[in-house]
This record gives sequence, C-alpha cells and structure tokens, in this order.
Amino acid sequence: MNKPHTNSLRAFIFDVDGTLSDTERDGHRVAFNQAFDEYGMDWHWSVETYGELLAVTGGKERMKFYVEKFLDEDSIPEGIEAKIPELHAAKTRHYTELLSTGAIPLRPGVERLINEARKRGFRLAIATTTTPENVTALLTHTLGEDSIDWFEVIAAGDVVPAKKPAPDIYDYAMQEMKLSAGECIAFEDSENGIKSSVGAKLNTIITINDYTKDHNFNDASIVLDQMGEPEQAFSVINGDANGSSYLDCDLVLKLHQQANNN
Ligand code: XBP
Ligand code: MG
Repeated sequence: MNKPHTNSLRAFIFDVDGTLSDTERDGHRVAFNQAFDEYGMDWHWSVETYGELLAVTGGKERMKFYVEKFLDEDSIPEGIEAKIPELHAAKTRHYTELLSTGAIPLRPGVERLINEARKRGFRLAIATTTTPENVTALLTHTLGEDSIDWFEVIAAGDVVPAKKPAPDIYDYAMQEMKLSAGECIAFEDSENGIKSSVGAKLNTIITINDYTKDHNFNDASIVLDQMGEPEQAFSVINGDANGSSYLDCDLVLKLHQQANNN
C-alpha cells in the first residue's frame, strides 16, 4: 500500500473560545465577575478592560496578570496568589452554569462545517487554553451529549504547562493523533492562537471577532469575519476564498493545498 502523502489533509483542529463560539465577553468575563462577587471582592472587569486582559491566555494566568499590571501595590488583596486556584474554580462553576442555560451559541457555520467534516471522514480535535469542563459544557449544550466523542483529542487547559502563544497544545493534540502538521489544519480567532498554531507548523484559518479584529494575522491561510452559511456569506478580510461565500470542506482543502504550495 502506498504511504499517504504527508501533506494530505486528515484532521481539523479547532480552538474553542472566539472560534467555535463568542464566549469571552458574555461568558468568561461575566463568570470571572460572578466569582469576584461571590468572594466579596471589589474587582469588576469591564468589556474594555477584559479586552486588554485577553493578552494573557488562561484564566488563572489572566488573574495573576491583572494583579501584577492593573492594581496598585496597596490594593492587592493579601494572599491573593494562593487564592487564585479557588477563585478560578468558582469562575469555572459560574461559566459552566451559564453555558447550561444555552445563552452562548456556536458561531455561524461551525455546526455545519463540523457535521460535514465528520461525514467526509476528517478527524477532529480541540486545542484550547480553557479548562476541560468548559469545553465539555460548550459542546454538549450546543451540539448534544454525543458530540464529545466526535473529537478524538480534547487538548485543554493545564495538560501542557505553556499555554498559547506557545505551540505546545497543538503539538500535544497532533502527538495524540499521531499526525504531522502537514496532515492537519487549525481554526483560530486570535493572535495568541495563530502564534501557537503556526508555531506548531500548522496552516491556519482565521475567523475574527470584536476582540481580535485588529490582531496580526499575516501568517493565516485566510482571514474571514465568520465561517458563514449558504444563506449568510462571509466577508474575506485577507486571502483568496476561491469564489466561495461560506467555509466548507472543499474550501478548507483548497486553502490547505494553496498554503502548502506557497
Ligand atoms: C482562551 C482563553 C481562556 C479563557 C478562560 O484562549 O484565553 O483563558 O478566556 O478560560 P484560546 P479558563 O481561545 O486561545 O484558547 O478560565 O478556563 O482558563
Ligand atoms: Mg480563541
């Protein structure tokens, strides 16, 4: 039997926050604030401040960054460093509760693309900095209970010590699938995300959102405002959509080939 060409596309690896769903502003941010309230703290992260805090991935890391960069010396609560894991656990509880209300839907085209990819036999994985429970909650409340099993690997949270922009989480996902970078494509929404995926040598499709629209996506295979639907065309921000108006598996394949020829 012939060995498969190492650049033939076999797997789609999805980021979660901002890519599958717009979770940050109305999900994670709200849950952080609920945790701060629960612990009687006077911290409140506005939509704007949260945009700045997104420079750091990972909720625990983000809280540390807030303490170090946003608070005056005399307003830092005593023993905060040791309290962050507990605060973060409360935040995860609030966040998963919020997801269970169905308040946070998938972005346009995500469900359609995932379903098509499954039908066509592409392997699926997740590579995210968020906590594993959050991924489970998002997938089950949007795609149904079984959807967890559609993803061969759910690489999430602290499974690797260095979070995005480090490439480790993508490297981990590919290692688990025993696939090389040429056989996979990544879906991302942010600069930290694409630094991570491109750092792992992956071609990357970007769908921007309000928080990430001004990020640097020079290394992307294409930059879109959304994946789009047959009756809801995407806008191409950068790149060549080959005449398509929404992202389907054929376009993903073309973009992968084009990127490999460049
Ligand atoms: C996602 C994140 C995460 C979430 C919070 O980035 O930065 O930190 O905001 O999740 P990406 P936790 O989309 O690049 O993976 O609080 O569970 O860490
Ligand atoms: Mg993201």
